[in-house]
Amino acid sequence: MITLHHCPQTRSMRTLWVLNELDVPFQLRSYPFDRTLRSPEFLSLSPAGRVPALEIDGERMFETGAITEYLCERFSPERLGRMPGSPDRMSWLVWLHFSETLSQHTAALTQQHVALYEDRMRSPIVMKLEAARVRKCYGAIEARLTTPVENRDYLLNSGFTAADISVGQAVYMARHFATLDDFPATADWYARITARDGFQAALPKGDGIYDRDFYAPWPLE
Ligand SMILES: N[C@@H](CCC(=O)N[C@@H](CS)C(=O)NCC(=O)O)C(=O)O
Repeated sequence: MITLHHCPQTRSMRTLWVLNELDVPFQLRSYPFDRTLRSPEFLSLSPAGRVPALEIDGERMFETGAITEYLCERFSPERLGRMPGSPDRMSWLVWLHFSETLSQHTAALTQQHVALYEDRMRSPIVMKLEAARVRKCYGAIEARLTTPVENRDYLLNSGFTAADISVGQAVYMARHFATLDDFPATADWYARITARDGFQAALPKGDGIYDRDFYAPWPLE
């Protein structure tokens, strides 16, 4: 049995979306996004106290990119995955892991806007800088979707894969801090992939870590 240890609206949603797209049974264990992740029980699953953590084949895995690669190798080498020998293998790896470049900025913004609840702890400069870095990542996605092939439907030439799931879920989190208004191809792609049942089933059923859809940057004095 596969068990995903999950907090709604975090990177573990990426693993949940992958699992939803696969035809394999799994169970979900959800946690509040708090000190529960520092309990000895949770740290035995994920040594830095992070989600996702996955139990599979009697082993414990952490790191979203590694989990995605492993699940695709095991259960979907040709549909969600692109294995060695595939013409899209290199691009698949690049985009699957690019999600982390985007998510590191979202993590910083989540800390600024959500976790640091007293205004004196927050920095308008960090908020502005990190939101600009998110937009730089959107620019990279926009370029990928528009060149050299106009209006590519997915990140890879060969169709929807776990690379779209990885980057798409990273965009889902990042949109809380930077809109897709200036990135029309990215907005179309995002709408296309998030209409999938696998994404819809990965959305939080109750509270997540965000209590609103968008957190505006603080104006600099
Ligand atoms: N590179 C790791 C990052 C994992 C990570 O930092 N996850 C966040 C949620 S998006 C977390 O668990 N944070 C809890 C904490 O920092 O205490 C991965 O991709 O799995």
